[in-house]
Amino acid sequence: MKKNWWKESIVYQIYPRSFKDSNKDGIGDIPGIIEKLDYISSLGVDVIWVCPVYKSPNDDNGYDISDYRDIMNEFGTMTDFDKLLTEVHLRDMKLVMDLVPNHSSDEHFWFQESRKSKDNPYRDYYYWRPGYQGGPPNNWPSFFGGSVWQYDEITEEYYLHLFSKKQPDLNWENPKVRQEIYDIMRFWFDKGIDGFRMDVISLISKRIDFPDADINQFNEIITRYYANGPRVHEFLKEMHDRVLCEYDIMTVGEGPGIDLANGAEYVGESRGQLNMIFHFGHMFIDNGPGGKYDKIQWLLPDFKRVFNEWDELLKEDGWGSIFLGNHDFPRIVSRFGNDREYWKESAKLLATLLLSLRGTTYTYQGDEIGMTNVAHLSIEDYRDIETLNSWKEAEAAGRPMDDFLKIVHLNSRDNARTPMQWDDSTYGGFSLEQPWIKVNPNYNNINVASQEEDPDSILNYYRKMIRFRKSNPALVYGDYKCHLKEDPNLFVYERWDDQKHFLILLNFTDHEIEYQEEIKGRLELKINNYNTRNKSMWLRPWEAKIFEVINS
Ligand code: TEU
Ligand code: CA
Repeated sequence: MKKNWWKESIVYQIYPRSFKDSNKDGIGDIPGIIEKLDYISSLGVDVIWVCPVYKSPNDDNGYDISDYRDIMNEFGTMTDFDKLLTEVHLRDMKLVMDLVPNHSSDEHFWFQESRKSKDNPYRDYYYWRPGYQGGPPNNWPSFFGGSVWQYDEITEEYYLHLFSKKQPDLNWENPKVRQEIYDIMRFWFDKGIDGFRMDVISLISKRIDFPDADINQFNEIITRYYANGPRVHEFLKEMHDRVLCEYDIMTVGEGPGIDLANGAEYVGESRGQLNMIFHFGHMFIDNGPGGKYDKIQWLLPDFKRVFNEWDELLKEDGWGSIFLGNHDFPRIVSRFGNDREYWKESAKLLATLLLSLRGTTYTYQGDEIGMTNVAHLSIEDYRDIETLNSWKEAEAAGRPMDDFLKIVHLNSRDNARTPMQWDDSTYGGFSLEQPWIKVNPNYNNINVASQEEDPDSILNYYRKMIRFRKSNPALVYGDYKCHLKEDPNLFVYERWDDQKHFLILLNFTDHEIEYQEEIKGRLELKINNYNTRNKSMWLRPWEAKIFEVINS
């Protein structure tokens, strides 16, 4: 396995709007991030990934970009950004930005031009199609509800938007569009940024014959019509050969529809495309046939299978990304742990998992202090366009709204977007003014300041686990073998290289369990998420142990 800095990196993801407000407008900003760089560096992370900070009308919080070479007003100025980059580098960390190449804002100059006339030079920057029998060109549904087609009166045609109608899809078939994106990438690389996380990269090539979907299961529609289109690898290879190959940077592509059948095609090293991808195998594990608003109980054997199969797929050629949540998903301790009786233990167990699997690991802001889901009593307190649109659709469909609110509590993307909880002052130390989205009321108990003081806190456990991973390359590059694959309670695996050998035991339940397999060699307890360490094979509720196996 070839070594690379980005394979060894621990990435910390920032959602700038919710991280730290420096100027009392209730919105997180770049100077706020700068204020907290010492904190981030104290975690031991190597790379910071910031969600989009470009000029944007914020229909989808920055994932709708109106100028790719400028900074969002609320977040600061280009001078602030340049300072951020310098300060990150001064602390020996790297900065990765979010690239949103699949769509722009409808307020982008390209789109403003494009809609003017059918012969405008920018017309083909987007997908414009005539209607069909008085309606949209086809029956495709949008990620954010409704049709993917929006009628525009000026030219009496429809444009494609897989996300909100303020996020028109860029036409990647047009070489000029591709060149524009490559120029933008170069603009940021030449400033010295260290890589891109690429938003919905799997969607840049789609079925442009636009056939009607003959199924209604949304995830199925994504894979069949929207994702992994016929030219996606041609485009990525071109992007790599024209731009990426010239810089020492990292890339991680995100995408619906990326799965075990096609994942290796994106990241195989010989293929010269991306370094890593985020797949959603475990992110959709609790979705029923009706999608994310149709919740089912997730099962540990399925969860383990996702990690096992991806590790197997990429172990020879490629590299994995290990993450349990981000700004689009519920809080990890609420979803995969027990945020009530075993909040602290289960948050630490998840940290143990994140930091002991093979692949580059990503921690989302707030997970390092065990931030939890929020349950606002009214839909009025939600902000996410996806949640709000689903709410309207559910109302229109006559669904019982009390029940729907409960699903919103479980699944809204706003769970991950409540302000970072810095201390127990009003608004959790995020801002001195009312934030754009309410702080989780548990900020009194869950915050950075109190955990700084507590040697047994989740925060200090993250630091310890990060140090442990960094001092043991076996946890980065070493082999991986899962035991008891079908066991519904325990996640057990070994990691080893020619220097060291580890056995990791994770109890994903509320009760005690004894691990009964025989292990050759002497076991030395290295990491334990309970402060009353116990080196027996008994695991307390949500207990995590890492043993070093000696003389095996
Ligand atoms: O998300 C892509 C994506 O697939 C999401 O729609 C995901 O399925 C959903 O959020 C799960 O609830 C990316 C960004 O991460 C997201 O924040 C953006 O809204 C989206 O792209 C559009 O740019
Ligand atoms: Ca601000």
